[in-house]
Amino acid sequence: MRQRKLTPVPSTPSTAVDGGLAAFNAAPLPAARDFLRPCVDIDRWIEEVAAGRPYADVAAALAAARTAAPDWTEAELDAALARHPRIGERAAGADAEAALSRREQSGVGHDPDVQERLREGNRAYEDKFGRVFLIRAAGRSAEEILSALQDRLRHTPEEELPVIAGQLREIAILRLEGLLTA
Ligand code: 2AL
Repeated sequence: MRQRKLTPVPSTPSTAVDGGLAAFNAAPLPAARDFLRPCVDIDRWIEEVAAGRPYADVAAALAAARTAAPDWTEAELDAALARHPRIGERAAGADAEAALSRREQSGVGHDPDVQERLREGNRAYEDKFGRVFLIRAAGRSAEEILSALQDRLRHTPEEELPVIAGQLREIAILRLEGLLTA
């Protein structure tokens, strides 16, 4: 059976959704790494998920992605966070990650009042924790995101770190599922 060619480093929106499981399974390691990086930019996770190939089906790949490199460090989280725009700030650009982010944040809407509350919440979160507020936005309304933001503002920094890791991983799994089923 002919394998579909795996798209190299995604650089345009159209490459962001190219791929598929067969292509991912068959890709040379560097191309597989490039395929995974827009999901979450953490090398240890990328290496483990790439090394687990071939996967029998998408569910098996996603199961591996859920458990790979379970212990992300604070430095790894910060590096991965740096690639996420703030909630309410539309990612500019034509690259794959910007396109994914815009789609994920589509439920946030454009209501000026909501935008202002998000700006205030983001500011309060950054003042307290020194990093961007991150949440898996796909499937969440602006009100749900604002409510989660207010809850998380009550966390200590120690309580907040595993929440960030969980949200980053949720985003990664959803992105990977999208790439593998495109
Ligand atoms: C994002 C984003 O771009 N996509 C998503 O699910 N969350 N950003 C963020 N700051 O939480």
